[in-house]
Amino acid sequence: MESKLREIRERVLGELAKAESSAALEQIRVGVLGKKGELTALLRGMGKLPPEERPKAGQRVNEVRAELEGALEAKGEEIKAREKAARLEAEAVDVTLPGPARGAGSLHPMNIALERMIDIFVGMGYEVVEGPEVEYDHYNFELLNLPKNHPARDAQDTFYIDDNIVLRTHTSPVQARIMTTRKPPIRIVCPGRVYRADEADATHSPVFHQMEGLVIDENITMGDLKGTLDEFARQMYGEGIRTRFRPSFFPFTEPSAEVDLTCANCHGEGCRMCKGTGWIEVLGAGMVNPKVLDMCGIDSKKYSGFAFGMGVERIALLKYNIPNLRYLYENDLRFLTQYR
Ligand code: 2U9
Repeated sequence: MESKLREIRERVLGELAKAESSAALEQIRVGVLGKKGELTALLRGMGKLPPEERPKAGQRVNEVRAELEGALEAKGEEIKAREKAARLEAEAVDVTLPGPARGAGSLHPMNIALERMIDIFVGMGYEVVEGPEVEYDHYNFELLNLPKNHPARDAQDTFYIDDNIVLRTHTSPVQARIMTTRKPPIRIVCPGRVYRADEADATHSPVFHQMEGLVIDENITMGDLKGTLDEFARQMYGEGIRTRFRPSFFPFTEPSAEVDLTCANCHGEGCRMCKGTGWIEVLGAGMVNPKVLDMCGIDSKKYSGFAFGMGVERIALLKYNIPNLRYLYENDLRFLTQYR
C-alpha cells in the first residue's frame, strides 16, 4: 500500500510539473482525486487491510491527498496567471491608433443660398430682422392692406390658430412690426419660415422660406428698386443676368411688379427651362402702398419706399439647377453632400 501510494505521488507530481493548461490539470485531478480516481480507489480498498493497520494507512492516504491537492492548487494558480498574461497579450489594443473619422456636416443647400442672399443685401447696407412665425392677424393681414374679406385670408390658404392668430403666410408682418416701431430711414431684409395651406408638389410646400426686403426713406423711387434687384441678380447668378419688370398687383405695393431674371441656363437665348422666353420669374416687388405706410404710422406724404419678396427655395433650385422642391426636404445625404 505504501509503495503504491508513493508511486502515485511521484507520478502525479511529475505530471503536474509538465502540465501546461487548465484542461490538462483538470484531467490529472480527476484521475487521482475524482470519484473514480486512484487515491479514492486506494481509500476504498482499505477495507481489505487488517483493522489495526487501517488508521495509519488512512492517515497516510490523507497526507498524500492533502499534498497533491496543495500541489494542484499551486500549479492551477500558476497556469491561470500564465493564461491570463497570454490572453492580455493576444487581446492588446493599440490605443494610439486613430479612431474612425467623424464625417463633417455641411450647410443645407437652401441655407447656403440664403446666406449668400443675406450677404449680398448686408453688403448693400441692409440689416437682417426676424420675427415670430405665429403671428397676429393684425400684422400678417390688416396692416398689409389685406382686409377681412380678402381671399388670402381664407382658411383654405392660411393656417389659423384662432380667430386672431395665424401661422404667418409671408415675412411681411416682420416689416410691418418694424414700421410701427421705427422711424425712417429703414433698410431691412427679413428671412424666415412661412406657412400656407398648400398641397405639396414639385414647386409647393406647406412650409417654405421667404426673404423679403423693405427700404423706406425720403425720395425712394422705382429706379432704386430696379437698381437694387439688378445688383442682387448680378451677384447671385452672375454677370449678364438682368431683371425684367412686368406689371402686377399686390395689395401692399402700388405699383407692383413680377420680376424675371435672365435665364442663367441659356443667357436669354430661349431654352426648355425658360420655355423659350429667355426669362425666369423669380420674385415680386413694388413701391410700398401709401395706405400701408399710413396704417403703420409713417407719413406717406414725406416718405416713400420699395419692397420685394422672394422664395428662398426657388432661388436655391435655380442657383443649383435642382428640378424638384422635394429634394430640399428629403434630407437624403446623397443629395445634400453635393453642396458644400
Ligand atoms: C410691407 C410692405 C410691402 C413684400 C412683397 C412680394 C412683392 C412678392 C412673393 C414672392 C414669391 C411671395 O415667396 S413668394 O411666394 N412676394 O411678390 N412681396 S412685394 O412687400 C411688402 C412687405 C411688407 C410692410
